[in-house]
Amino acid sequence: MNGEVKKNEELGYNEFFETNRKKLKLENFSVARVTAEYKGAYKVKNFAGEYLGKITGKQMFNALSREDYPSVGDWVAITELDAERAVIQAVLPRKTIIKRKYSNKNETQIIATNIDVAFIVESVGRDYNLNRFERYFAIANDGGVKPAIILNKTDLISKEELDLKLSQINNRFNNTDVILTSAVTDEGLNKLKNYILKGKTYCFLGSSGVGKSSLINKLLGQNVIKTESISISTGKGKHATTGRQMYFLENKGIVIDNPGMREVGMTDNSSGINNLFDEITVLAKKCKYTDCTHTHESGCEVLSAVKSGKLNKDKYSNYIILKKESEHYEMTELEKRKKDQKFGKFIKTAKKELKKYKY
Ligand SMILES: Nc1nc2c(ncn2[C@@H]2O[C@H](COP(=O)(O)OP(=O)(O)OP(=O)(O)O)[C@@H](O)[C@H]2O)c(=O)[nH]1
Ligand SMILES: [Mg+2]
Ligand SMILES: [Zn+2]
Repeated sequence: MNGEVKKNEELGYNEFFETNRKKLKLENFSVARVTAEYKGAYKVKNFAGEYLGKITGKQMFNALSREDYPSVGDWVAITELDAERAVIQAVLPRKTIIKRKYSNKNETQIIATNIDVAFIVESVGRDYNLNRFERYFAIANDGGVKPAIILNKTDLISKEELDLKLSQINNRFNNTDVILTSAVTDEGLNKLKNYILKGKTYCFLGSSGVGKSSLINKLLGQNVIKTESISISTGKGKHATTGRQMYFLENKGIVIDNPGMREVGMTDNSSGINNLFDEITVLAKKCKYTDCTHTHESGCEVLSAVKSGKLNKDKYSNYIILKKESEHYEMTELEKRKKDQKFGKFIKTAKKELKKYKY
């Protein structure tokens, strides 16, 4: 890496991006990182400064889908117009990507790119849910991102209750790092700070109100981000954070705050799920039938592991649910319509049958 671009390392730039920049013959442009996204414009930053970036008309024309547009976390090639404005010429290939599929649209939404670790944040209160952790893990896994758990608001429960929750988490996810935090008492904040390494990028994911922005404010050492008190806010399901934004910490770690997610749907790629449940994938190889669905078949190794207690029952049922969801996304629109029609027919016949019996 040459002198100039090397100065971007603190913002997360590395050989991966530099190699691709050369491959794409973008050496004549500067590079910058997308730190925020607005309607039709982006905030981009490099060692030299911060710019309001717009994409070129040509690029807009070339973009086939939302995924071709810059996202928070991307490295882009730019031309500086002046000290405050730049034109985005191209998006460099992404090292990792966190995305999700809308359940009702055929579109994928990019949450963030070039992430090293995804912090999956839950609070100990009503929000606490082991299955939800697994959903987020599948999304992270799918994009090549390592997940880690943050369990926040530890100040709200007793030491005993917290120990119980921690052992539940460790039992279910024995390979995942867990950080217990409180943005009120500052418990675990040093641990969190030490976890975050120089030049690496971390994104905070989780439901609204779990304390993502509060934790980032604590890491920044000041209240930069507006947070929302749920009890005071009148609107139901109100989100304090509405946009994605990247922040740079004093120790040179990089964090991205995200709005809370209402639903965590599965993407169309089931490889994330298979990796996540590799324990089940290994068992499945020994099933009697190669197309075994592990739900009712005889000679199913997965089912017998559940029966013998070798495989956690909750983990198994969440696997089946996530798998079904992801298969649903994989179906083409035509297949979905056919399936719905079939279901409609089924209901009609069932109703007719019932009428016969004068129900
Ligand atoms: N008791 C307690 N309250 C907390 C803690 N962390 C955050 N809160 C409160 O929880 C509420 C929501 O916090 P936010 O930081 O806005 O939550 P968020 O995850 O960023 O929410 P969205 O931006 O809507 O996704 C605020 O009233 C915070 O003061 C904590 O550790 N303990
Ligand atoms: Mg927030
Ligand atoms: Zn099976």
